[in-house]
Amino acid sequence: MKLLQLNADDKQGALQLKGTYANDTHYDHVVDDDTVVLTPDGEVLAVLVAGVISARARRKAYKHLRSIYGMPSNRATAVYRGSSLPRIRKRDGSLSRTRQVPHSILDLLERKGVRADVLGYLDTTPRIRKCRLSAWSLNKPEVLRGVMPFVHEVDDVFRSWIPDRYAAQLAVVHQVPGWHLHGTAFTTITVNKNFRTAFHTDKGDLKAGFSCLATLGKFSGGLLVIPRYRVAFKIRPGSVLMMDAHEFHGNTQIAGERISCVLCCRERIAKCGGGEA
Ligand SMILES: O=C(O)CCC(=O)C(=O)O
Repeated sequence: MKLLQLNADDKQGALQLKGTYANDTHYDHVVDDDTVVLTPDGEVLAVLVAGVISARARRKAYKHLRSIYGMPSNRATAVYRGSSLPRIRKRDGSLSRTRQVPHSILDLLERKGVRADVLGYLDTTPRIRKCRLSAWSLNKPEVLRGVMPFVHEVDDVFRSWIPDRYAAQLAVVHQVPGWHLHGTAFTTITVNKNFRTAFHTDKGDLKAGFSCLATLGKFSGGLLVIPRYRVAFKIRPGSVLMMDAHEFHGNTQIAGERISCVLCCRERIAKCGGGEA
């Protein structure tokens, strides 16, 4: 395992890039094999472990995930700057922005082969006030079942490499036996197909935890860039990237078919109570 101590730290610059695409002017380092990456303050920003997910688990997950049919309809920042609908009327009569993406943009993305959806459990939002299993998991239970060997392998990597953050997640999911992916520290998986995310932060996942990313498919590009620290990660199929997804991150251009899975624990899942989902 290598150690990469980063020197750059431009929080304001990263914020200004929100909703725009990553390119090679945004990073100085490319991490593509076993590496612990530290911020200039010495905090662990990310750990990449290469070649740890079995071909068998990947094959099975791919078989189920390649048929993903959802769209990133509520991920306006990750789609691109300015692509949200001004929807909700505020008290002063003005319209506030939402995370909803207009149909015209979704149609365009659909034609380009972009898909995105969620498997597993969702906590409450201001608009949907109940905890629930995602619609995709309900409609296609065989998909969630089929990815579980893959999820367990990612979970093993997370437990081995970042035990303190793993323990923090486990403590949360153990409070809610009916609302997490059994035998793991995860509640939820975001799945993307050929989705070049614009710079965004992940909202609603446990701050004390870490997000775990893994990919499937045959592709080039799609580096995951964290502009604040000028670092990019190449997440090959079989590798796992564990990272602080509360930092702005986004992808470079993708060629081929790239499926990415982001496994996390939703912060507010503990409020869902101990009952069965
Ligand atoms: O596909 C990736 O590398 C990143 C995905 C991501 O950041 C997201 O879905 O929030």
